[in-house]
Amino acid sequence: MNLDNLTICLRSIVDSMDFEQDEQLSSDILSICEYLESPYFRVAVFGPFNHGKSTLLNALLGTRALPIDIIPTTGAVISIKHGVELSTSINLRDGNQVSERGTDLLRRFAILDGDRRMRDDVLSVEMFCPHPLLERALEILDLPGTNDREEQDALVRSQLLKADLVIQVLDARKLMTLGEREGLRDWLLDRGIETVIFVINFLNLLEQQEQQEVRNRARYIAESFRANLPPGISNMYRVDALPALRAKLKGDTAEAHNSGIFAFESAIQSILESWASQTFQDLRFPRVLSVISQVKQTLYLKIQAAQTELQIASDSHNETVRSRQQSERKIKQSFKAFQKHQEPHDVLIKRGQLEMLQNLLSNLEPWLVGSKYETVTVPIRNSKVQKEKISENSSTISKTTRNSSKNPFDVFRTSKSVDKSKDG
Ligand SMILES: Nc1nc2c(ncn2[C@@H]2O[C@H](COP(=O)(O)OP(=O)(O)O)[C@@H](O)[C@H]2O)c(=O)[nH]1
Ligand SMILES: [Mg+2]
Repeated sequence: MNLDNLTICLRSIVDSMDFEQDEQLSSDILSICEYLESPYFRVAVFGPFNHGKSTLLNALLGTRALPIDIIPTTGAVISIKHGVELSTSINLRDGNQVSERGTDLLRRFAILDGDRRMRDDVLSVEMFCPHPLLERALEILDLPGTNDREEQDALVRSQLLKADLVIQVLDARKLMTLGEREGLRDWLLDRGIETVIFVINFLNLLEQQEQQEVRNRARYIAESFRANLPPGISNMYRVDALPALRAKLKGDTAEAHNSGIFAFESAIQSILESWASQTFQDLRFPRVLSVISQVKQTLYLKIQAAQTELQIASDSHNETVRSRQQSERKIKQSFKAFQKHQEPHDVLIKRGQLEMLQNLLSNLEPWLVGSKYETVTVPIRNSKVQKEKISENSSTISKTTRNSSKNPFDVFRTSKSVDKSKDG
C-alpha cells in the first residue's frame, strides 16, 4: 500500500463522515495527512513559553533571526526551511502573501499582541535561512509556548502530530512535575510519538552542585520516555541556549562547545542521516498507525450505529409495506366481491325489464283467481321450465298482493272511501 492512497482514504473519511462528536480526531486525521504528504523531515521545538525555544533555534542556526523575549512572543508556528538568503513569507488567510528579506516581518505578523492573541489574518509563517543543516530537506518548527492559552496548546498539539522529531525544551530552574511528565508522556505515546529529544536549558544559571542534581532529575525524566532514535543517539542534551547563541555570533568555538550546542547539533545531523537512509513510508507509517487505529475504531462504532439505524428503518418500512399489502389485499378482495355483484348494464336492464314484467303479472294474477284461467299459462312463448320459474319468482309478490287484498279493486275502494270521507 502506498502512502498517497492512505492520505486519499483518510481525507475521504474526513469529508464523508460526521465528526461532530469527535472534532479532535478529524483534525488529527488532517494533521496526519499533511504529515504524510510533507516532503520535508520535520523537527518541532516544543515547550512552555520562555523556556528558550526560539533562543535555542537561533543558536542552532547561528543567527538572531527568530524573535526572543522575556514576555511570551511567538504566537504563530514559524516554519524554518532552507533559502538562499534570510527571508520571511507570511501567508494570509485571504490568499495574499507578504514576503521580505530578513525577519522583521516576524515581529509584525508572528508575535502575540498585547492581549496575547495571535493575528487572525495570518494563515502560516515561513522563514528561509541559508544554513547547511536545512539543505537536507529539513523543516524546523518554532512553536508557540504551551502554557498560555488553550487555543495555542491545540495548535501546538496538532503540530506535534506532523513532526518526525519533537524537541522538548526544559527549564532547569523548574523541571516538569511528575504529573506534567506523565501527562506529556501518555499524550505522546498515545499518538505513537516516540522520537522525542529533551534539551535542558538555563542550567548555567544554577550553582554547580545544583546543576548535577537537576541534570540527574532531567535524565530520569528523559529515560521515562520511550525513545525511538537511531542507535547511539541520546534523548537528553544540555544546551545553554543564550550563551550558545552569543558564542556562535562571536565565532567563539570553545564557548559554543561549552554551551552544549555542538553535541545537540551533531545529534540532529546523525538523526537526519539515519532518516535519509529510510523511505518516508518506513519512517512515517509506524507513527500514523495510532491515529489510523482510532479512525478504525470510530468507523466501527459508526457502522454499528448505522446498522442499528438501518435495522430500525427497514423494520419500519417492512411494517408499512406489510400493512399496505394487507390493505391492498383487502381492497382487491372487496373489489372482486364488488365485481361479482356488479352486473353489466345490459344485464341490469334486462333484469329490470324481467322484474317489471313479473310485477305486472303478479298484479294481474289475482284477477284470475277462481276462474278457469287461474292455471292457464301466461302468454309467453317459453318452455315449461321457464314458465314454472316465472311463476315461482312471481309467487312472493303475488302472495303479498293476495294477502293484502283479495280483490285488486279494494285498493280503489279504499282510496275512494278516503275521497268520499273527504267529500263528506
Ligand atoms: N540567561 C539565559 N537566558 C536565556 C537562555 N535562553 C533563553 N534565555 C532568555 O529567555 C527569554 C525567553 O527566551 P525565548 O527563546 O523567547 O523563549 P521561548 O518563549 O521558549 O521561545 C529570552 O529573554 C531569552 O534571552 C539561557 O540559556 N540563559
Ligand atoms: Mg519563542
